[in-house]
Amino acid sequence: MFENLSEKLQKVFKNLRGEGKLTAENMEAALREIRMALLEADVHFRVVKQLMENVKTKALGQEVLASFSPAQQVIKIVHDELIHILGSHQSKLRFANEPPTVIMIVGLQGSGKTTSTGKLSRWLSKNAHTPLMVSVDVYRPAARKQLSVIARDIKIPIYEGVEGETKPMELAKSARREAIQTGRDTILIDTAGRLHIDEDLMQELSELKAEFNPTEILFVADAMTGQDAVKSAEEFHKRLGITGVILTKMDGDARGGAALSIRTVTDQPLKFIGVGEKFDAFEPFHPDRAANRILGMGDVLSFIEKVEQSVDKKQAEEMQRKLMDNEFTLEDFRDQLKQLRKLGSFESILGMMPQIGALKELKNAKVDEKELTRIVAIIDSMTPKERANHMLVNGSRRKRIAMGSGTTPQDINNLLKQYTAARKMMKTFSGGMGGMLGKKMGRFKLPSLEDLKF
Ligand SMILES: Nc1nc2c(ncn2[C@@H]2O[C@H](COP(=O)(O)OP(=O)(O)O)[C@@H](O)[C@H]2O)c(=O)[nH]1
Ligand SMILES: [Mg+2]
Repeated sequence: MFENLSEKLQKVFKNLRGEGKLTAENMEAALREIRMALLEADVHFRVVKQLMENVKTKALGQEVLASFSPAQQVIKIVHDELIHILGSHQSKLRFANEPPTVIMIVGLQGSGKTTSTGKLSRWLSKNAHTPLMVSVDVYRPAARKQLSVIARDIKIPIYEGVEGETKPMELAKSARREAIQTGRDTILIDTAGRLHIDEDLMQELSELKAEFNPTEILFVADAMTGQDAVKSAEEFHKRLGITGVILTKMDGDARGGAALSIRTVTDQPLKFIGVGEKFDAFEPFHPDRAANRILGMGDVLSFIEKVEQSVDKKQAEEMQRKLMDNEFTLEDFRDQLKQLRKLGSFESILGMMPQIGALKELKNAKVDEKELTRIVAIIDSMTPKERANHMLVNGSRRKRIAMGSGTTPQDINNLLKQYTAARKMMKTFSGGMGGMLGKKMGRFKLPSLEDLKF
């Protein structure tokens, strides 16, 4: 997500870092590059224009604060403006005063409507709601079946219709009846899509809208189609009136043009993003977190939330003390890995972290379940002394440990490398970022601009 843009912007800031003061010239150059970066990320030209104007006004009009470098000031301004175009706050799903709430899922074919209907239902049921799904995509034979399969998979009720019930309106009405009878509080209507917007489809959607007065009409857009997604969102909004957007396939979109343009162009908020094919690869969209991610601060907040959910704070404090005093041993490393396992894949965690220092070295250290088990086995095969001091592990000890853990001396080497890299990384975090794993974890603030060393 946003990798390309993020990389380019960081380059701009890096160049600015060499400058002592913000002048008209270096500012001009930086602005030009930021503009290029945005255009290359396929951001809508109107959005780029607006953003650049605001950044320029703020940057040139701003009093130069002695304690900030030009790079830091520009980052701060761009950060604020990104949040501004992404939406200043998280846009939550709305619910009807009188249940059931009706949510219509609309969009072009293949954008991810059916998958998102499942994902959103699952998300709702995890958030104390009782969804009922119905597919009214009666044109493609497999479409309704697809939602039935998903429903069984995620164990969410679905109205599948009775023999002869073949019209979208009939199906949706029966689903509403069933929802009321069985006390479900939300109905998700997965509608048909076409490859292009067409009259018949719009007519059908308008009729459904008139009958059900949905609280939300969510337009599903495929992020990978960039400005095409934005254009069709705009079109759907004009014809139907949408209330929000679900942007799917963000996992495959390195540029981010659609994400950055959709709100300004349609004036409707981005409510959820799809970040993978699995049903839990779905999250509410947070503008501030996205801005942080784009600027390379990583999705620090999401990370912190996850850490807070899974890591024992006392243990984290102890860990930080050890890191600061250089007492972080292989044994601690093993315990940390076990903790990490609770957080999700190593890769997904790294993706959320700020891109600083040692992290790059860890980027390729993909640790999967099997590998994690192997690492734990290796560390278990060491003597307590070796665990306390990895420098002891020489050639012959390596062989012994490899034998004991059913691995090779090369595996031991790799592990030691990962361990030293992790140690370095954690130290950077615990020191440089205000004790992220330690005492400030409960009331974390964003890294100050001074913490960002380019
Ligand atoms: N990688 C990825 N694939 C997705 C995501 N959402 C949907 N897909 C895939 O996109 C394809 C089309 O999805 P589908 O829900 O059938 O689209 P529909 O025609 O709009 O109902 C399927 O292969 C999905 O697995 C996502 O967030 N990430
Ligand atoms: Mg579908």
